[in-house]
Formats: sequence, C-alpha cells, structure tokens
Amino acid sequence: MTDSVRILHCADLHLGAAHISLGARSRTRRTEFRNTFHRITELAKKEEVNLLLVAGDLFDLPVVPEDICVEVRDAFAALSPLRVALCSGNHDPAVSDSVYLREDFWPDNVTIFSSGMRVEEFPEIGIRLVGAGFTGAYSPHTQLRRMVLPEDGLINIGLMHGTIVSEGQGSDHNPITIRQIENSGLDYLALGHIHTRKAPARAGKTTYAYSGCTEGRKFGENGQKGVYIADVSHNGCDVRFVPVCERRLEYEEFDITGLNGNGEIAEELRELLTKTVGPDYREQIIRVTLTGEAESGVLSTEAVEVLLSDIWFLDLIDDTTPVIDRNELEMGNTLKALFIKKLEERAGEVPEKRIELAKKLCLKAFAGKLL
Ligand SMILES: [Mn+2]
Repeated sequence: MTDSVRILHCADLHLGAAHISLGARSRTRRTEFRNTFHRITELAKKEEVNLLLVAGDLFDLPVVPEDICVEVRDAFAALSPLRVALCSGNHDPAVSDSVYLREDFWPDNVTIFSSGMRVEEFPEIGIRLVGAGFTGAYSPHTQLRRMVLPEDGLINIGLMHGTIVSEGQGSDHNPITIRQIENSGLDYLALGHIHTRKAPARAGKTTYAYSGCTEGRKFGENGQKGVYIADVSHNGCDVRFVPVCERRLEYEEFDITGLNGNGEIAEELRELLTKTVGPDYREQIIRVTLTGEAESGVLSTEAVEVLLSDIWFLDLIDDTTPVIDRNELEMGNTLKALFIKKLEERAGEVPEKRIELAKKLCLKAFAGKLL
C-alpha cells in the first residue's frame, strides 16, 4: 500500500464567467480563464499527481455553453489514467440541466460528487475519496456527515464546497465546523468556495485548506492566485502553493497632492506601480483610487488612463478633494465661499474631523464630483 499520495487541489475556476466591468477586455479575459484551466491540467501531469481535485465552482453557472463543457471533458479525458474528482458548488449546482448529471458524457477517470456525501474507493492509487456537492444555490445544512472510515491503509481525502463556521453559527453554503472536520477521519480535506487562499490548517489528524480561486474575477480577489499540491500521508501533509493565474488584480491608493497636471500624475503613478505591483505591472488588472488635493479642473482620470494605456487594464477612481481657493474665500461673495465660512465658524462646536469631511463633500459637490 502507498505511504503517500500526491494530489492537486484547486477550486473556483468559474469558467464561462462574464467580465462586464473589464469592458473591451472581457472576452480576452474569458479566454484567459480557460487557458488557466489548461495550465492546471498540465501542472497535474508535470507534477505526476495521483488525483486532481476541483472543489466546486469549476463553472460559473449551472449551465454553461457546450463548447466549454466539451473542452473541459476532453482535457480531463486526455489526463487518463490520472484520476479527476469534481464536486458541484453554489455557482454550478447539479440542477437538472447540469453537465455534471449528464449520462455518457464524462470519461471513466472522472468522478463527480453532485449530491449528498458519498464514498468512492480507488485502491489502485491508495485513495478513499469522500465528497458531496450542491444540488441548488443554497445548502444550509452541513454536507460533512460524521462517519467511521475503515483503517485499511487507504489515504482518506475529502472534497467539498463549503463555509467553515464557528460552533452554532450558520451558513447558506454548507456550514462546516472545525469539530466536524476533526471527526471526519479524513487525512486531507480539499475545500472550495472562499476565493481567498487559506494556508493549510489542522483539526485533529485532518489537514484542511482553501486553495482559493485560480484567477481574480473582481477587485478584492487581488494578488497571486493558484493551486495547492499536497503530498498526503497518514502522518500528515506537505502542501505547497503553485501560482497559475494569467494576471493579477491589484489595488492601490495614490495621493496626488502637489503634482502638476495629468502628465506628472501619470509619470509618478507609473513609478509607484513599478514598486508596489512589480516590474510586470503592465500585464495586470489595476484599480487606483486617487486621493489628496487637486487644483480644480486639472485632474482628468481619462487623460491619465490614456497616458498609461500600455497597462492591460487600468481603472482610476477620483477621490481627490478640490483645493480651496483662499482668494475666492476672502471675497466671500460666492455660495461656496459662504458655505465654507459657515463651516469654519463652527470649529469650536463640532469635532474637527466632521468639519473637514463636510468641507470635502462641499467642495466636491461644487466641483460637480458627487454625482
Ligand atoms: Mn466560487
């Protein structure tokens, strides 16, 4: 019997997702998601894993275009005899039209968990697989039932899409407590659903981990994305992260106070991105919030975006405060000047922070930036 098995654990590939916020880049991005899928199957081959696991949300929707289904099926078939196991997630639940439920579609080396917890044994690779899948968008009861697994030398691997919760807490997406993991008898539990990668942790003898999504889909899903390669034995797991994403999503804030004109802003911002995002910043999907004080009428986010159009995707958000024109205030005959004066008169009564915020909002409103 094998002492240790090697698995590739990935999740949340969201194939077929639309990327509306990327505008003209959205179609390319959709193709990139598919490229990433193929990079994962290549990696499984290269790393000579015994088992490739996808812990749910392989697809973005319960029903995706046929060409994507065929592409995925053929790539898995080409891996044979390498084993592949999938489970349905909340985005690709096994509803009646689901590709997961299609008969005579999937090759023999693919095992699919598309409903309640089930056990499958693969003695030829020394693995017992315990998995469950979503049958709808919600699964308010845990899918990880307690069970006694035989101690026969097989390595016990779990596969599930779900949410780790504390004792007594609920979730609409397969709530799983640490105690349930501890009682599972599993050696490794491959989890999906949380798009932020979580370092492997242990509950009893079980190592569990979220590998995170494999490409960032929206801002917040920032940074490097990839998969876990785990060498699993009865005595523990050796897990390493392997990046597979085509591009990263990155977010920065940039204070433009004191900069003169869009050219200088673009130049300085480029310097910042080289440092914070890295020398490959041009290949990434970047959002920057511009802060600080800006001379009224000078900053044009569009002009700066054009100057930086060599970046694959750049979205600038203007959160600057227009500079107060002291001369205009002295004159005191505009609505804006009166408003600011009134605010400043209340300095003693109201906390300074609130006055500053009110001033900022007032100046933005007068600059037409609140709409
Ligand atoms: Mn997901």
